[in-house]
This record gives sequence, structure tokens and C-alpha cells, in this order.
Amino acid sequence: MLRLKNQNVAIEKIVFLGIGTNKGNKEKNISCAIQLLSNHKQIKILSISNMLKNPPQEGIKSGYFLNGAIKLLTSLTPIQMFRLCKRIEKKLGRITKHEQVYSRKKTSRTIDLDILFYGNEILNTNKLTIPHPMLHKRYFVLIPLMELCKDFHHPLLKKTIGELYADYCKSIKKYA
Ligand code: PH2
Ligand code: MG
Ligand code: MG
Repeated sequence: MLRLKNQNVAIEKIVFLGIGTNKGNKEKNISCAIQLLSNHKQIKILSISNMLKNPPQEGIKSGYFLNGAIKLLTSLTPIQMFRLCKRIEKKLGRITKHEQVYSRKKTSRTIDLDILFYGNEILNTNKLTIPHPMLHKRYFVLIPLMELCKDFHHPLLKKTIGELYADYCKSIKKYA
């Protein structure tokens, strides 16, 4: 998008988001979050993976998760994108008072929106790390990304999603 008047060029970046939910009406949580993202003027959703029903990982004790990934185009900066994700999480976590009490528990999420990739950018602040530091260790992220962008290059690990997925599969075989 080119704004000639003030010579500002709004650069649009491809962003991949991870989406997850383990609480409440999970299908509805996912579709509300996607609706809120697509309502934003500076976001164009390009594709959405299938949602994967899978057990909680990394020590979380809860019912199953629904996880997926979203590919979008945006002129928001990484920090603006991050703040939007937090606003959407907050909005969807506040359906009822009863749920508000529960959502204080870190393990129970009405919706979790994580920035996986922001173009090829590498960012490391105490608030935000891009690419997502855990993405190559999480099958519930790698499987949806395989569907959307198996040839996308991880800018830090210098491997494609396909290669990272193959590495992940090898690593779990080793410990099986
Ligand atoms: N998120 C976590 C930790 N564990 N497990 C699954 N299956 N799905 C998640 O989204 C998830 C998790 C921390 O964000
Ligand atoms: Mg997360
Ligand atoms: Mg998160």
C-alpha cells in the first residue's frame, strides 16, 4: 500500500499465527478469534489450517486442545500485532464472570494467539520473541504449518517447515 500524500509506505508482511483453545466451546472460540482478526482493517487473512484435536502438552493438565495456524497479510508492526492478539485473547476470555475467575489459571485458555513468524524478521525482546522459540518442538504447531507453508524458511534455524517437521519426527522416534 503506497500513501503518496505523506510519502509513507505501509509495508505488508506475511504473518503466521498459532491458535489454540482448551476451554469452553472450542470451535466457537476459534471462529470468534478468526472473525475478530479478519474485522481488522490492517489484516487480510490468506489461509487457515484445519484445527487439530490433541492432548495438552508440556505438563498442562486439561481436556483436549484445538490447535491450528493462520496465514495473514498485515501492515501492523510486530508489537501492534502482538497487542492485537492480547486484546482478542482478553475479549474472548471475558465471556462470563465465572470464566474470568478460571482464566486467571495460566493453563486454561479460551483462546491463545501466538505470533509464530512475522515475515523473515527476528525479534528478541522481553515481551516478544519472533520466530516463536518453541514452534519447532511442538507438533501441534508444526502440523498446521505443514499444511500452510511447508517450504517456508525458518529465518533463525535456516530450515524449511518440512525439514523441521522431519527433524521433530526423528527426535520423537529416538525417545520412543
Ligand atoms: N499450549 C501451551 C502448552 N501446551 N498443548 C497443546 N496441545 N496445545 C497448546 O496450544 C498448548 C499446549 C502453551 O501455550
Ligand atoms: Mg501458546
Ligand atoms: Mg500465548
